Amino acid sequence: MPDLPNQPPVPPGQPPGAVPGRDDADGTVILERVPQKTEPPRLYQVLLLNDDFTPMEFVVMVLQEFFRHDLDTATQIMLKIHHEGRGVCGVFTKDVAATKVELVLAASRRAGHPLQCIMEAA
Ligand code: TYC
Repeated sequence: MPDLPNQPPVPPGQPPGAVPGRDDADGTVILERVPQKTEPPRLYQVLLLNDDFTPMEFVVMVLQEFFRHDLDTATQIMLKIHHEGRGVCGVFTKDVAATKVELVLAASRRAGHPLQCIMEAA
């Protein structure tokens, strides 16, 4: 495992988080553990926006194929977007959310629909 930027390098043969301690009188080296400071990744909502032209069936297909919703859930989310203007398809890490947006936009344009798909910090 590579050394982390805010942690001292891990000497060979010692566990991560161990820092060289003091030498006891008998030569025993005491290692002190430094708590790891990894933050959980930020999460992003992927949303679909309503428009007047994209067929409802296409939106339901998108929610099933790209966001793995079942037919009932996909239909409910599509109707919520239709009535309220926007709706959450799922919550992902940044790279996954960005990839979903690109895939949905590409499929929509290929099918000739103006469907808009965006991501927002959750
Ligand atoms: N409003 C569209 C229609 O009446 C359906 C639709 C729903 C479009 C959700 C986009 O994100 C959307 N055909």
